[in-house]
Amino acid sequence: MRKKLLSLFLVLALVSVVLAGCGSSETTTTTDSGKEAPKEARIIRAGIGLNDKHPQYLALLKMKEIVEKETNGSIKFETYHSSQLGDDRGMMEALQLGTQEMTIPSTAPIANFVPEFSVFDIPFLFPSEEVADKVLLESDVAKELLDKLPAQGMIGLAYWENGFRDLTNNKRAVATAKDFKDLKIRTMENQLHLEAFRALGANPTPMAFAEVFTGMQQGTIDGQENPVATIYLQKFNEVQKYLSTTHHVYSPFVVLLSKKFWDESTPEEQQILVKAAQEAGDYERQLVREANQKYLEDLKAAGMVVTEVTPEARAEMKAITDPAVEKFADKIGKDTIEKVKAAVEAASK
Ligand code: KDG
Repeated sequence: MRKKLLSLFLVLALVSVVLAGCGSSETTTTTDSGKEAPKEARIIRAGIGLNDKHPQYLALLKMKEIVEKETNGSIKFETYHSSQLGDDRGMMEALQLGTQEMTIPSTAPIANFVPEFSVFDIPFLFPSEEVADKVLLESDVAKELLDKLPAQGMIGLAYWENGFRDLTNNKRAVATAKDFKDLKIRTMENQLHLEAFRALGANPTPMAFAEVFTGMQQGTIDGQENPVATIYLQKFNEVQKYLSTTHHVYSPFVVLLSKKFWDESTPEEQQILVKAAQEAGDYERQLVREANQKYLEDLKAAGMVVTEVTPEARAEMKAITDPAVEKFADKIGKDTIEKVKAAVEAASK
């Protein structure tokens, strides 16, 4: 009996030592800042449509750095560029399902989920980047629009900048509204954009960003419209001859997070995510503005025929597209349009 008890005691002691051993050998991941990372870091899979050369991706890496450091690695990023995780609509749907955590589309495709966001895609709304900053970063209405996203399963963390969109095509130099005639133009998936280009006499077609280069190369479309940084960094000049500085829409980006991930985050983590998105946003705006300036000269040097569109020609284009905006006023919300126009006016003073 004594022997049995002794061997039972020895066995129990052995088991507890083994168990204690296992606990201590658990791998401790460390963050980039070398601090011991908490056991189970939660992963943000962040996908964008643009490539890894674009300021949007560089700012996403900046946000990754800030969040991983500030959360001591309780949140880690996996970043995907060039539509590796799908197109803007697909990635937003993945955020709603919680199968992806972050994406940064332009406001135009977001309008398919929250129609009021089309207010920022009203042609010729913003006279300058400075006015856009004041409205997007300081106005109540811009905040109110972000507050409409949780109902769609997404959280709007911050506004970043895509920029003033310019037209490229392979048919002719476009200097005035009449030059748009019958041009087959790719647009983002947004009804207001489609209607505005139809009003200008073009033949617009919505298409996912990842298909644009091939569409132009094969001639299924004559052209597209994006800020100069995108035209240059996505090498659109290799398949496009003409660029016109139409500046027809100022395109903001919105840093979107899945509401599921947000609700599972602590208040401290939520605060860090918002602050990091805003900080990286300032960095992104600085980069993209430098890029838009520099790359226009590089595109000219690369042989693109650049047409500087005059303020008069832009005013003519605005007069032609304004009725298209009227058609969408109810969908966007007259109240929202008035508030944004008032904010633009106040910021322009
Ligand atoms: O990463 C953002 C892109 O997906 C998209 O928003 C870029 O402006 C864009 C376009 O024309 O699709």
